[in-house]
Amino acid sequence: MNTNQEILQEKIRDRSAKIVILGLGYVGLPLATIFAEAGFNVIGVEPDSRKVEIIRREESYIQDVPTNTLAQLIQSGKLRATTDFSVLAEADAVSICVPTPLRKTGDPDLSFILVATDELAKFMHPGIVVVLESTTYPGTTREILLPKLTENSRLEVGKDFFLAFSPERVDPGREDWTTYNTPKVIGGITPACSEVASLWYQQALETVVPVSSAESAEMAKLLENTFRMINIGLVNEMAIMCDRLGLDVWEIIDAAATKPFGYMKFTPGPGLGGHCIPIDPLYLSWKLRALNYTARFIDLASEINTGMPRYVVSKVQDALNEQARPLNGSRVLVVGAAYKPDVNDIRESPSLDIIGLLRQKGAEVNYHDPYIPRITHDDWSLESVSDVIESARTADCVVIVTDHTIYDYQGILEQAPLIVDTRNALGDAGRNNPKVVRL
Ligand code: SAJ
Repeated sequence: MNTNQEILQEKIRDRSAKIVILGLGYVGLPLATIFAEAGFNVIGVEPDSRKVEIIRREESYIQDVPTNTLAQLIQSGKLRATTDFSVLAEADAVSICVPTPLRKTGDPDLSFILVATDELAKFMHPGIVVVLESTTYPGTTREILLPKLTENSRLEVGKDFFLAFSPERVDPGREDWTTYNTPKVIGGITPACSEVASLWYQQALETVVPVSSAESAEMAKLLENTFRMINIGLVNEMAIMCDRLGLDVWEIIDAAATKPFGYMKFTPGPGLGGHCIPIDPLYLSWKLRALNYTARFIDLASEINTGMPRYVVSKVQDALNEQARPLNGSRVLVVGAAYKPDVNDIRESPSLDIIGLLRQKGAEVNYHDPYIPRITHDDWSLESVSDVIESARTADCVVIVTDHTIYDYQGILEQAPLIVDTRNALGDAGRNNPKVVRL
């Protein structure tokens, strides 16, 4: 008599296993696509009916999934989208790819994971494998998902069903490292869980890296992103220290980066944006606080990074002051608002804090960003100006916050009376230039 594991593994190998992906965002839609391309029948469950409608029109809203690829998979019947969780009744393999933001209090917001898990719990059956991909604190899979998936089903994990964690490593827009070729860490609640989940993902991904437990996989992701957050915090503090010392932090970082081993280049900036790096490490520090431990590196780096917008505004104030101009009443143009170059994502972007602080101090603030036509935040709302060069000419000070590659920096340098360059976007043209202030 074949065991549940043997039956499920055979379905995975012969592609008869039915796959359900919960959440069709920047992680879920590429994952659904790649499993469908591997020959599985995949159903994506997306609560946002607008996204489901777009997919049903055979269009992609995720830059990493070309519309023609998606259309072919839909036409072949390999991939479809729905808002209806009841398709889980026929699932053999489920991947949960939902957001894990922070609450206003700074605590983890697991609400999306809880909704997905509660829905899945209604349809649990022997011979199903479940993988959580959403970044979260160590223990979530075992402490939150496992009880919910077994409380009514009486199924035994590692025997009747299989549960694992596998951190997403999607960097939207990146073409060198994709969902297919980025190594994928997978850790199960039991060894059999790791084995089944790894076999599933090996059918579609180039490299799967099994680890000993779900907690190891959860923690590996947090190490990856905490590493970035802390190193960015380090160079941001280096920028502040170099300023006090009258040194050029950009020259110093470039010099350090010539070291061919034992060093990795990070650059200072106006703060830390995006929905990964500023958020994920705080899941870890929150968990450790509950264990009466203070993750000092994370707290310190977060303090430095979140202090950068205010530091940038002080540089603007000082630069205008040099011209006997108060910030209050001055026209300030923020160039670039997205959280990093060449993306249309403004989540957690430092530009939001910088604009808010400038407005609080009485500046007349405009912004330009070709990817962000409008910003509504806190108690203010702005539309991007249309002509960045003309707006730079008529401003009292320009602040380069996001160094999109599309900009004519030479034109901005020629027209702007004063520039605070937080990204070294002007390069050598901004070095030792009397009208340019750099971090
Ligand atoms: N930043 C700096 N200085 C740096 C690098 C980044 O100030 O040296 C700022 C950026 O401007 C941005 C924020 O930090 O505001 C985050 O930048 P990021 O390059 O880490 O971009 P993300 O948030 O898109 O990070 C993603 C992450 N991918 C996943 O979590 C799956 C991260 O792990 C990747 O390393 C990163 O992309 C990448 O390498 O592009």
